[in-house]
Amino acid sequence: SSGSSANTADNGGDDTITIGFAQVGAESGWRTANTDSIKSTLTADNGFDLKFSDAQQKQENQIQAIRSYIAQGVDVIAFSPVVESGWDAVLQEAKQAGIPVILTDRAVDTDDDSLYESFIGSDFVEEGRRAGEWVSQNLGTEPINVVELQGTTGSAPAIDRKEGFADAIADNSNVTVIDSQTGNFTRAEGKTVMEGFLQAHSDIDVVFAHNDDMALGAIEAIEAAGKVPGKDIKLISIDGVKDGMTALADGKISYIVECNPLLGPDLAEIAKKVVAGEPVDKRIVTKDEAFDQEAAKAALPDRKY
Ligand code: GYE
Repeated sequence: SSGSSANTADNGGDDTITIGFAQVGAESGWRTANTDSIKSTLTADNGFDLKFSDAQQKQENQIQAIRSYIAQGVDVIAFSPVVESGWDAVLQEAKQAGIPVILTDRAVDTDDDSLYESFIGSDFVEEGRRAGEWVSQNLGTEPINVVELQGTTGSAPAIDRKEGFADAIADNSNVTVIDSQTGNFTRAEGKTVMEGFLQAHSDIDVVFAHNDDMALGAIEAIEAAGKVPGKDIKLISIDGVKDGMTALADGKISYIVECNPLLGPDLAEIAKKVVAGEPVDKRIVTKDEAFDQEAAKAALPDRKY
């Protein structure tokens, strides 16, 4: 079904591309928007037969899904790796089976970049840096204590956003990260971890959350503790999903660095090229904006996710 004449028996000779997509899970608003983008782009009308799986944020489930796509002999495999490391073996299996792999959203940590064709997604270090710069420039004129809600341990966005933020505040001695723990990119865990932070520290000025969902969970914890988000404790997050942008417009979050989840169109284009044997860029960086309260108010009416 790859379009080559030797391999058309499985789909009756049409040019449909069978693609297996191994998704991370459904942990956040970002992820839901990303899944919607993929499902609404990789359609039969657009020349695709999409096989989609949800790994519930477990690497072993994703590996199993990829193995099943290899066994089914799909034309191309795409996935968003839940964590960075531990992919070489299964990617070797895909390579040996002659099935090209496209990474979307998150990177893998490997020495062998022949194991994938292209990586489509945002620059997470840059996102963290922009968040850190905003904190440093707007809040760091006096000493402030930051607590950090990290994304999934070992995931590219958690590693890179932490690094970018730390980098951006390094030269400002007023800004100190006093605690940093994972909230696994979910609202529920963001809330629980924030409750712990509030019990352990009486002097929190700022929350840096690696995504909007954890910031929204933290807001619940802050309000439950009788404090006012945006006043007593300010929040900065990454993503720019509707619920996050609404909290920003309401003044509960102070700044959001966008991470664009709408990767379906780029994935469709790259998948078609890869299957046709055309050259593709090894790295495609998605463009991201950033929003303060006024920008969020202006953007919200047209926000699709
Ligand atoms: O920021 C978060 C999601 O990998 C960029 O995963 C993605 C991140 C996103 O759970 O909300």
